Order: sequence, then C-alpha cells, then structure tokens
Amino acid sequence: MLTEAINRCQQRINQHLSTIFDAIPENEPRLKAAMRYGVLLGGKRVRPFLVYSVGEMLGLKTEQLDDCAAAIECIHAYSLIHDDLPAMDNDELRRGQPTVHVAFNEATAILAGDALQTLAFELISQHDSGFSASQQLHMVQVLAKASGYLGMCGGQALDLAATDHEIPLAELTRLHRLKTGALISCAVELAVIAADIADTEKRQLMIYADAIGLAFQVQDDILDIIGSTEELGKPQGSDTRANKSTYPRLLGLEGAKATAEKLLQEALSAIGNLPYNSRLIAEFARYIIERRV
Ligand code: GRG
Repeated sequence: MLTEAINRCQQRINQHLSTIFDAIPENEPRLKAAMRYGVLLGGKRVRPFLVYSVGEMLGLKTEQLDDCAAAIECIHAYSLIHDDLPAMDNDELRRGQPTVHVAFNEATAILAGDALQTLAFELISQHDSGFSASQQLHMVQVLAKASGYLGMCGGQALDLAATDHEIPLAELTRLHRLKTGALISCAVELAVIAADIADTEKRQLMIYADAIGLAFQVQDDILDIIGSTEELGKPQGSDTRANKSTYPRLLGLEGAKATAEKLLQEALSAIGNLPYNSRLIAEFARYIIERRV
C-alpha cells in the first residue's frame, strides 16, 4: 500500500512540475533548463508525499494539493542546489548526477535556486487556487518561516558554524529541527491549512510532523554510517561527516537507532486517536526510519 502510494505521488508531482515548467515562457532558456534540471531529476519526493497523504486523509482532492506539493518541492530543490555550491558543501554529484553548478555553472545555479524559491510562493498565491485569501496568506507565512531565518536557512547557518567541532545533543537536535525538520513539518502544515481542520487535531498532526522531521535526519545520519543503497560505491562504515556531530557519533549507532524508534512511537501516538484513517501516514512514519535511501 505504501510503496504504491509513494510511486503514485512521485508520478503525480513529476507530472505537475513538468506541466508548470511547460507553461513557463522561454525568455531565459538556460536558467529555465537549470531550474527544471534541479527540480525534476529524481528525488524521493518526501515533502510532496506528506502534502498529498495528509491532505487526502483530511478529505481534500489530489488536484487541490498539487500546487502546495510543487511549492514545497521547489523550496527543497533550491536548498539542495545552493547546498551543493562550492561556497557550501561543494558537491559534484546529487542523486548520482552532476550537480546544477557542474551541469550549468555557479552563477546559473545560484539564480536557479533563487528563482525556484520565488516560484514556490508564486504557486501558492495564485488567485484561482480554490483556497480563501486568508488560507493562502497563512500558507505563504508558514512556507516563508519554515524556509527562512527561523527555519531551514537558520539551520544551515548553524550547521556551517558547527563544522570541525563537536556540539552537544540538544544543539544538534535544534540544528536539525530547523535545517531538515522545519520544511517537513511545513509540508504537513500546508495540508492542514488547506483542509482547515480544528486546532486540537492540527496540534496532533504537528507533533507527528515534528517527530518524523527529526527522525528523518537521525536516519540520514545512520545511513551515512551503514551505507545507503544510493551510495553503493561508498565503503560501508565510512563516516563522511567525520568533522561534524551526528546522532551516531554522539549516541553510538544503537543509541541513534533507539532515538529513531522513540521518535517513530511519538509520531504514531500523536495520530493514534485522530478521527481520520491515518494508516498511510503511520506507515510512512515507519518508512522514514527504515528507509535505505
Ligand atoms: C542552502 C538554505 C540552504 C539550505 C540547505 C536541506 C539542506 C539545507 C541541505 C541538504 C543537506 C543534507 C544532506 C541534509 C540532510 C537531510 C536532507 C534534507 C537530505 C536531502 O533530502 P531528501 O533525502 O532528498 O529528501 P531527495 O534527493 O530524496 O529529494
């Protein structure tokens, strides 16, 4: 059921992003090609999956959720393009393909990230979205906050500052809540705003989102040690984040696995009593900590 739903979501979001790009005029073909390359070259589509699965669970139709799903993936793609730049992680490969600054050039990669970021806000503020102006304003606000200073950018700044020295667990957790967790929580929140549900139910879903957002990063750190199936060339057991604090470094591999399991239980108990069929998002929470890519 989950694999089928993930495949369906991947096809849906890829198709919707393609449609969006087909409609963008060819004024700046190289910039447009770099944006399309950055956003359409693979990826698990975790954030769109959350928008679709939470939104549908709350009674929305898939087509009502397409632009929110595309917007959050545009923000994610922008963050990866900028994260790969020489001034940040200086990576030449992403998802097994040349990174955007390698395939195009550095200036184009910076602009492609910038333009994907603003495209995200364009998508959720369209006048014919079907949502009220107040819902749209709320979506713009949560997406801006999750991506910016109090979210992903702030987390990235903490991460850059924490290279070459160990940081305590509480600081590592704060860093990852911002850098990775904020956008994952935002995916759930966009669906919640779109469905306009009661505050008590919203609170439970946001506890779920916070727990899986952090669990995602714990598992990312674990995969860096045990080897992801995406990085088969890399020797198993090699810690490529040797100069950084990670959950396995601070807690040991077994401690990190126990933390991921604890976060999974927190996520599951938060959604256990919701008046919706939460089976798919429960299965997804388990996938987050069992995934090998
Ligand atoms: C440059 C402002 C700015 C932010 C960058 C998210 C991020 C912040 C950097 C990515 C670096 C990284 C490897 C983070 C670990 C967790 C993570 C977000 C991995 C990438 O996300 P996935 O696994 O990627 O969802 P795919 O390829 O599946 O889309």
